[in-house]
Amino acid sequence: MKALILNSGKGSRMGDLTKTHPKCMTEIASMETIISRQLRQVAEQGISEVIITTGPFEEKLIHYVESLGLPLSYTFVRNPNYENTNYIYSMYLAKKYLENTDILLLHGDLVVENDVFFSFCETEGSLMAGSKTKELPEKDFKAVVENDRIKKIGISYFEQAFAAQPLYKFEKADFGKWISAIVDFCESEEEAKRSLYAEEALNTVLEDISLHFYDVGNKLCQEVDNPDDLAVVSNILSEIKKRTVYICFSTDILHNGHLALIKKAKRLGRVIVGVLKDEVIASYKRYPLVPFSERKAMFENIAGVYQVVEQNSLSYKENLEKYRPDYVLHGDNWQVGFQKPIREEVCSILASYGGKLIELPYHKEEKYAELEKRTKAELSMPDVRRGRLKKELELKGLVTAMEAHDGLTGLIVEQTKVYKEGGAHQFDAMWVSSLCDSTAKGKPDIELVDMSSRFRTIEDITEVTTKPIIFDGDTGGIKEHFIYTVRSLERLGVSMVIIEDKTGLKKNSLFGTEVEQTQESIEAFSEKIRAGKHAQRTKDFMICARIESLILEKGMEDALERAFAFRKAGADAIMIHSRKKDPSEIFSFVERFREKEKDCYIVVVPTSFNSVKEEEFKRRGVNVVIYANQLMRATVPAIQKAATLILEKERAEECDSMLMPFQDIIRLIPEED
Ligand code: SPV
Ligand code: MG
Repeated sequence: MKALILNSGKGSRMGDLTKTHPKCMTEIASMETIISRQLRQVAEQGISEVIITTGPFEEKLIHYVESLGLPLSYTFVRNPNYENTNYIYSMYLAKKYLENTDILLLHGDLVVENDVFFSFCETEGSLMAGSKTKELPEKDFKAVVENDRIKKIGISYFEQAFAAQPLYKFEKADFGKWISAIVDFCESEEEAKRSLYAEEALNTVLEDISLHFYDVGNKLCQEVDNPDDLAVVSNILSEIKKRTVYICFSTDILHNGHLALIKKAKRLGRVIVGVLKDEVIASYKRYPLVPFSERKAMFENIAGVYQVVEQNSLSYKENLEKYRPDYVLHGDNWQVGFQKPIREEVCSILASYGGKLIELPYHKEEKYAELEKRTKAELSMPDVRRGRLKKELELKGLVTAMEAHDGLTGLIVEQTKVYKEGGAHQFDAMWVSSLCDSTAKGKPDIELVDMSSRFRTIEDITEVTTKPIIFDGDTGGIKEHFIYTVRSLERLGVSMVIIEDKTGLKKNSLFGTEVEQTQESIEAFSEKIRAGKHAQRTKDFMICARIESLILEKGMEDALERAFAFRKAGADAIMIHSRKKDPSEIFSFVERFREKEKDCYIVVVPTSFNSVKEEEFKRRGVNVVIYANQLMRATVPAIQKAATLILEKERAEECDSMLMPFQDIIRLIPEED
């Protein structure tokens, strides 16, 4: 597409303002003239060739236009007879540069706001701009519109007409028809035809052209004919300059798609970028590779971004109320899915003060999906994964871990999300339980499944997931073995090992005092912790000491004494366990431990005291909540029922209704390439 700008007129109605330069060089804002604005818009639209017809002060205009340094190539076409002809004749003179191309045509005195200009250019078909809401002008152009098609353009049509502006976009075949008509007019015997409006020629071919009316509504798209117009236009422009556009980003990889979005936002006003905090991104997407402070700096360094602010939740409410942007820009993908309520809230807040939502078509491009895949792969790498638990603890204060005992349960923990109250929730980490790992192998939870096999389970999980892992290390074995376990776990990318203060044949704590269990001495267990911390090679790996005093009914004082001692021995976290439904002993432990220990992480496994909500644990000072066995316990009755039903019915049909179609299961499993 080429741009054609008509600048042969004298602009005599401007008075003194056009005494020394053509009208298009009139200043409309600081550092901006009518033509500099038009040319900047044309260049930004990606048009590279511009034909400018000239008349008075031609040399001045050429010099000025070239001094703007825009990435445009110009052809200047002089209308020597500008005193006696109209622009129909200028177009006639320029015709050889206008062949076989789509054309964007503007009168040289037209000022258009960015939003209108770019949307106009991006709308399909041949178009003329105008307004269905603005008053019909007495003397200026009006377009007669029927079924969205323009039938006539001129100053004397008032019936079925709308105010029209000399901003056109023509597909090449259509423009060719207009030019042919112009040639007929200008080469006619009647000289008067050269001083008619070019629209007179256009009217003769409008039957053959689908010229559509592009409604600009109340937005700025106006010619500057006299000093009054100039004052109006300058005022509107200074208002427009103050407009703000809000756009929120969660990305940690900046690509062309984001830059294109920012470019679009810049056209609408000053761009305020909202950057989502790390914990918000982690809650609905994945843990960001690049932390908030760096992502903020990344946007601050993009030319044309006016302000970068933090967005503390998926909801835009706080920032919309604070910054009251004129526009919010977003992809149209949030019209459905979990973001729908967020969008609805944005719409209602914008409506309350007259802001506007602009939605752009969302394209899921392959290359960007590939980038996201690579990010995920990065997150699954041992070094990155290992350090994430600590980061999440720092970020959120409380993290949740769900049990996983194989690749499939790992995937379920990885992928399960719920959307509620405008937010998203997912598990932060995975718990590789000794109970469930043993149960999956049909074995009792007595440290019978050896470490090699336990490590294999970890690998099955890490191969297909990215979330951090907390490993149930049982008693940790003898100290001399534990130090090897610590290093192996670090290599596997595990973030935390929990070892319990028991010795001898360990049985699962849920048996309580029904089975004979011996608690390790404080000294020996502290020694094991010290050895583990000493053996550890990476800074992020954590050792958690699990205290069985409450399970074994040794009392609160014993539990606390141990907790303080194990912390002193170097434990990064303390897990306090209880078999009671009533959470009060857990609460009182947490309260008393926290009084003295502000920084040590506290872990709970609320299998029995399962009425307590995460928020309450957090409030009381707990840092990790482990859902230790629910997935396994959900599986067993389901598969037992299916097996029984098939045996009873001697066929599988009856159990179909309780089965998930395999296609759905397959969808859980991403294919790697
Ligand atoms: C496990 O899940 O293996 C545990 C937690 O150790 S509990 O079963 O509650 O003892
Ligand atoms: Mg266990």
